[in-house]
Amino acid sequence: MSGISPYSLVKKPPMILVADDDKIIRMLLREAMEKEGYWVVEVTDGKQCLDAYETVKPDIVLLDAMMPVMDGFTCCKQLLQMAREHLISAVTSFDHDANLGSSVISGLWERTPIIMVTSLNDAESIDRAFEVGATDYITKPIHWALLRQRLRRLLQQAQVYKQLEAANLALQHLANVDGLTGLANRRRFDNYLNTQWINLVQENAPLSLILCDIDFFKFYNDQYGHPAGDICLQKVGAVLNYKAQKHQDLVARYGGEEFAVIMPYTHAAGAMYVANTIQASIRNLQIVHSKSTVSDYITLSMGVATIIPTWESSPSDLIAAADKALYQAKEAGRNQIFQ
Ligand code: GH3
Ligand code: MG
Ligand code: MG
Ligand code: MG
Repeated sequence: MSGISPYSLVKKPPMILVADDDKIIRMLLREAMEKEGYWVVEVTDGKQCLDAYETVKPDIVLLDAMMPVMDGFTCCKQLLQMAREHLISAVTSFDHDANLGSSVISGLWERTPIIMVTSLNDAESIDRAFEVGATDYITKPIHWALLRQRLRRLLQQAQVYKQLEAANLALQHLANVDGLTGLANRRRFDNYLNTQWINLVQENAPLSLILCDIDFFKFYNDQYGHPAGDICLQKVGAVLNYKAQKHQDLVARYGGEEFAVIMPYTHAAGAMYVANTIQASIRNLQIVHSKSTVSDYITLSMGVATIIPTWESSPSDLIAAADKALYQAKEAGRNQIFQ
């Protein structure tokens, strides 16, 4: 067998974490794994395996059953518990991340396979290994061809899962992000508003919404052309995104030249403050708009509304209130904020 790894220099070889208290077995496993082109990290008990798992991030764990300090069964159970906790934190961080689908899928699919490699070959031990979540079971003395093929198969599967995850990530992005501005799109806006609504009803906390509409934008397109209009939308979107700074704020492209800022846990005064800073920053952009009758530059009209969500009311009440305020801002001459 040549010593050349089948993995190219650019692609990281699979990492195998070997936990076994028997030095000879570890040596033989290392030799066999390295022949396959894998990287190997060795530990000598279950406790060390748990510690190494976090830092090594192995693609596969080979776990002996009988080891001092912590046996393989206990270690296997705890490894899975760790994976579950990671999954839960991925799900609960969803609201700030349009990629929930992907986190969930990676949490479920990409969990590192654990193969028990042990001299125990009684039915009880085999049952126990699978009950604590082992992916596979191989008895000692090790049948090397069998181990080699099972590892290859598991690594291939992991590769497929990764590709599916990448495809899923791309889909989630397309479904939730506006292509022109990179902001959340209307669909994401609706979902986010609904989720926040439910959270805030339970917490009896306020929710604010700012609706912004570019003034005389039709004239801007007519005067400078549609591509220039697109660039203007990108710049305005970037300012909004920068100004809505709180962790839970969500800036969305609500419609053609309309933007929305959802601000959970924000009172009316706080929302008004943000709207004012947005207005000032848009003014500072100084995007020349010679056809505007309110300014030499691009301006926004804004409607701000705040509500304490209840089960009796709904997100559409908040949108209607902000929309009404926006209408009043337009009626009052544009480049204004109404609440
Ligand atoms: P008002 O001050 O009353 O808001 O006037 P307005 O001209 O901004 O409003 P109106 O609704 O009449 O026009 C909105 C314009 O926004 C018309 C439309 O062509 C333009 N628009 C919508 N989406 C896009 C886009 O993606 N790119 C560009 N360049 N223009 C867009
Ligand atoms: Mg042992
Ligand atoms: Mg409009
Ligand atoms: Mg407009």
